Amino acid sequence: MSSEIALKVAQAVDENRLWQRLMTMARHGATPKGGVNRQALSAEDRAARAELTAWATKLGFAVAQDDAANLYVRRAGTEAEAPPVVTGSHLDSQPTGGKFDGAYGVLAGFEVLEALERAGIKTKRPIEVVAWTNEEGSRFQPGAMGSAIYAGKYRLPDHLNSVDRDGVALGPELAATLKALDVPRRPIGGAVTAYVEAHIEQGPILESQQLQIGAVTLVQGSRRYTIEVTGEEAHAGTTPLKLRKDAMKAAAAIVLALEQAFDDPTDTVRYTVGRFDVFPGSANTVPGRVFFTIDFRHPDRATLTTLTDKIEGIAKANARGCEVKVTRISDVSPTPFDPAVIGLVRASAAALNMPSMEMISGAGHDAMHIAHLCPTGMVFVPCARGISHNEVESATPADLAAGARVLAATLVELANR
Ligand code: HGY
Ligand code: MN
Ligand code: MN
Repeated sequence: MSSEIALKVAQAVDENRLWQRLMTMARHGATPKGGVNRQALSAEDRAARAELTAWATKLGFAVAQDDAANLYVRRAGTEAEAPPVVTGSHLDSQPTGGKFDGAYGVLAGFEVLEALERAGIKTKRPIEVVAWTNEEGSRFQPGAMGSAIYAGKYRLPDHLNSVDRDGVALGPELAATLKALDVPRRPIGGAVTAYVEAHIEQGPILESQQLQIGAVTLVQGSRRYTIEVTGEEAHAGTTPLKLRKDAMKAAAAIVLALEQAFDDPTDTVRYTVGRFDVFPGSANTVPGRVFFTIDFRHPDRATLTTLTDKIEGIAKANARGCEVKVTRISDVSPTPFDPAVIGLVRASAAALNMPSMEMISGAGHDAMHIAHLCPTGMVFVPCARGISHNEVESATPADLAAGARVLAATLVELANR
């Protein structure tokens, strides 16, 4: 149950201040269609990090970053050495991302710190807001990299040679990002009392239920793959079809065969081919190489494993004389959140007269890794038509502030227990 003090902080959350910070942050990587292209460890990401650091420094919060460039904004507690209560999300975006995916969780957390500061309210434990590095995994795979490294699931050195589609390696971009911020370095990892992340739902449920608050119970599992099909370039006019090793036709057959294998009348399976690169990409040359990605999601671990374990066999069975290389990039099990934290999110919403519902997250989040370290939960708010990973992504100031108020009450309660 949220204490009086927790509710007092929730009421100190300022809807307009939060909205203005979100709009200012959205200038970094702003696109003509009203979205953001602020990909991990890019100049735009560095500008967003500098913006957050300037805001935090102005309010007297301590700022630090670790070797993975996870960025920490810390408000001290009266028990200075106690493990912090942590919130946050990510500042990096999809190439055609929206203003709110990730940035909302970072800035809702920041709004909680500012509300506490302006209300002159101390908490027992420190509260930290984290901007986790490379959550999207769009420029550099795998995603949720910074939080996974923090949680010990990935090792940073294993990912320094990951390259983006222009062949730029992660290592130098990480070094440039670290160098760009003059803040103390801190070790990766560390004890956390609890973690609560605010995020737009990126789906249609809350809006359809006319609810402002979702208490997330589980993040569905995911497996990501890259598939490389290697055939032989040849002349489009002179080469008989039966002599071709056409990587494009083989890749298309693989994609469709997998679609048939993953057919699911309950529409629970999520199977996406998001990137599909054809080389050399000339109209009159038979493609010699195709590189494509598979993003597969499911809430049930056994189904996730059973279906995706078929990928390699199906790909090779449709190779059409080409070489096929299947590489699994990531494997994250369905992750349940802590019942006590879920209950506290709902109790905070109720104490603030906000009805709420429990729900599964179809999207991945940094919380799915931090959940292995400490009691973890998430607060969802609706976004228009549930659209996200799209420049038209939008949410209302009132819904965003409602989520920040529930976050405030939950964080303060956890920080004072
Ligand atoms: O892909 C995801 O689920 C997250 O939005 N990056
Ligand atoms: Mn996100
Ligand atoms: Mn996203």
